[in-house]
Amino acid sequence: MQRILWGRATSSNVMKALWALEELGLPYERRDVGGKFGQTDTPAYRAMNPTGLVPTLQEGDFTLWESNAICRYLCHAHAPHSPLWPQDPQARARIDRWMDAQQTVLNRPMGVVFWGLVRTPPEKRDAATIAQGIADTAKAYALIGEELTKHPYVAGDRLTLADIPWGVHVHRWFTMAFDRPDVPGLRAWYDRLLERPAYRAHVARPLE
Ligand SMILES: N[C@@H](CCC(=O)N[C@@H](CS)C(=O)NCC(=O)O)C(=O)O
Repeated sequence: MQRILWGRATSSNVMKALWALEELGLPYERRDVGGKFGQTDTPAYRAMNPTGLVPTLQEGDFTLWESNAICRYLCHAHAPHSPLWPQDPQARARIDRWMDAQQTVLNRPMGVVFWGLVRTPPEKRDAATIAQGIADTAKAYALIGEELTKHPYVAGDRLTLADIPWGVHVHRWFTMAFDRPDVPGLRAWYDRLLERPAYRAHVARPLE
């Protein structure tokens, strides 16, 4: 069965799926769509993913969109015993909780900072909005920072799916040029992620 991940490699949500695929050692092919590559408004793509966003996972006739759902599916379907998403219901629920919180708590302010500092030319930047985004993002990171001062990864002693959605953004946080508020526990965790070949290959790349 051919496995295809649709989505440009510069997308944080595509990075989550790439990182999970590599950690699980699953073979796949990635196809560039979205952003400057376009092709996400074609009937064929919309039939796979009606949101017109990336990523989309395709495995034969099966297609799936929503990056966090893709990470969970890959574990459930292809690596049910992987410690990335343990079967114990409470351990799993704590991981899912952090994955959801990335989407609901981190995503919006982090998007303001990333788009403001990386994808907006200096003369068009709104300094006050970016400053508020930085403060709100630091508050969001403090939630996982609290955990990371107790154990090395977001949900415990080893890497799990809880690290992936937050980890793709923390590279951006430490790579963008601005006066970063200190969040205890965060830098040591980022350094730990940088030791992983999958993270270095797919996440820790120049910002664009
Ligand atoms: N909640 C969705 C959000 C997907 C999303 O917003 N993707 C962005 C890239 S990070 C996108 O498709 N942007 C338009 C494009 O790349 O053409 C997910 O987690 O997969």
